Amino acid sequence: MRPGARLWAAALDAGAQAALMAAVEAIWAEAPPRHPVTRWGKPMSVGMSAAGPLGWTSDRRGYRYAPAQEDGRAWPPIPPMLLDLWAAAVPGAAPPDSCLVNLYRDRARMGLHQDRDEADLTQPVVSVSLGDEALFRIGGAERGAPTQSLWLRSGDVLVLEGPARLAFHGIDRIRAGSSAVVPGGGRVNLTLRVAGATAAASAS
Ligand code: MD6
Ligand code: FE
Repeated sequence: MRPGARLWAAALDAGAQAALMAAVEAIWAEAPPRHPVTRWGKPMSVGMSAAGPLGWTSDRRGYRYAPAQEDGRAWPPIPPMLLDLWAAAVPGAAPPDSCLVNLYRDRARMGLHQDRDEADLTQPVVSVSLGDEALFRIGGAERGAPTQSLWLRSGDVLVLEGPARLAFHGIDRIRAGSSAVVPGGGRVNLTLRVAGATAAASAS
């Protein structure tokens, strides 16, 4: 893959995947997945929730990180096993303050986008996949640059950092029924990030 994009295949074994799935269901109990509308008013096909001090929402005003859910409740905490995974995947990075929890059922997809709403874009993003296989596409920092595709499988961890931190990426489709890890079927993707200002970034 392109420099700065790193796949850690099968980082989580079956037991760890089941434990993480249980943690995701605990997050959903406090913060159920919703289908936020885009800036253009169209509901997203992906069901979204979050954990940590900051979650992510979208509405007609645009995309942003928010310290609370729409109903005012705080987001549930980031599961400790994900904090350990972050430390193993990106030693030296600032601690994450946001974990987006995306649910893909049957035809859900995610269009090509950059993750650039974070305050410090020198910090990495780490993603963990659970459940059905997904066709992930990644290109360059400009829309329209050539892309490459790879299948992400349950237990895979993907890091975007350095020269790939602002690469356009998305999910073209999932292979429904390819895994039984997500109850009810589908795929869950968790992305850990440093959304707010870090000590280093705010000091400069
Ligand atoms: C997904 N992933 O796998 C969507 N973003 O469902 C992302 O949007 C993503 O995998 C930043 C870094 C890694 C990712
Ligand atoms: Fe992303």
